[in-house]
Amino acid sequence: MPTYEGRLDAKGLRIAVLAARFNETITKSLLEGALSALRRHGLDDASITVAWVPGAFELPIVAKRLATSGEFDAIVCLGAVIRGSTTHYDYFCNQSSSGIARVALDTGIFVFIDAPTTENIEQAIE
Ligand code: INI
Repeated sequence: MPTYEGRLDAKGLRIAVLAARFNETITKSLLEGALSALRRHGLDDASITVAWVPGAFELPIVAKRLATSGEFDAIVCLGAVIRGSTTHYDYFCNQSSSGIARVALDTGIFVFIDAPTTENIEQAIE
């Protein structure tokens, strides 16, 4: 019976981690958590590339560039979209998440997203 199952072993993989500078206090913590998780699953630092982008809107653009480079097995996208008092949130949430999903579907490279979308900074910290 063919059965497919993931392994919690990242040894030998080449991973890119993208982090948005916008709301950097939040994304810095996300980056620390992501790096810690990758290391705990067997990756050494030489196998991890970190790239900063201006904001969540740019995550899919850079993810696509990296996904098509042939240099990475998976890409992790980190951002934080906080509503505040403007309508920016509505545009950036959808554009960012649907763009990231499209990169994964179009390229076949695993693209993960951890980008809390919250009403305010307190929720993002939580
Ligand atoms: N970028 C974010 O990552 N989070 C936000 O909450 C946000 N808001 O609310 O404006 C945000 N805007 C910047 C955007 O992602 C682009 O970097 C910018 O518009 C330049 O293209």
